[in-house]
Amino acid sequence: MALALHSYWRAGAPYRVRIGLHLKGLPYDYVPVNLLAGDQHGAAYKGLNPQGLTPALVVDDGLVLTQSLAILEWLEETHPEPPLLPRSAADRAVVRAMAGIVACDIHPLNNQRVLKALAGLGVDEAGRNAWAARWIAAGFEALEPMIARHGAGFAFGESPTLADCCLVPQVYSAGRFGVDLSAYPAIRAAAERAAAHPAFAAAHPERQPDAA
Ligand SMILES: N[C@@H](CCC(=O)N[C@@H](CS)C(=O)NCC(=O)O)C(=O)O
Repeated sequence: MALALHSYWRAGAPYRVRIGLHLKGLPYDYVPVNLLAGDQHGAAYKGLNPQGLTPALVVDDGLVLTQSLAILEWLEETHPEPPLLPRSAADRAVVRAMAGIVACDIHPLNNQRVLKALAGLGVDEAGRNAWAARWIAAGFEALEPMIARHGAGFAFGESPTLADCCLVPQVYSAGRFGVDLSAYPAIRAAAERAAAHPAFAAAHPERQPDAA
């Protein structure tokens, strides 16, 4: 199976998918989409993803998958080993809730297009950073007790799950926005544990071919 991931090195949503691909041990071609140059709005990319958002994963030159959580779930269903979701329905719901806090409640409020829209409304850089930091902190406040309760090295249990695929890019982004992580020891511990894992290391923004 040939896989091509359309990605931008520093963006959180493609970073999630890179982690998933590396955890599953699946090789892929890396296709850079320069979000600063506006490649995501061009006809070529919009032909793949009409939303004009990264990532897009092209499978065997035919199937085009978008939305990072949908892609990760597809990976899990088509390549069950190693599992990114725990066995019981209850545990799966917890992992999906952790992933959802990041992907549905934190990240959409501070991705590039939202920050650009704020700039268009006259919000200066300090204001935009404070906005992003506020919503990251709101999500991390909820994630911290969940990870403290369910984590055992990784965010849920002793091995990486969908929750770590989402958490690690969000912690990276928190660093860019200057969020103080000292109030979140469980989040920090899970992110540090993941950083030591080869799949997470390979997916790191600075290891990507388009890293500036
Ligand atoms: N919910 C989408 C979010 C995708 C998204 O916001 N992608 C960002 C990068 S993290 C993007 O391509 N932004 C381009 C822009 O805002 O113009 C997903 O999980 O895939």
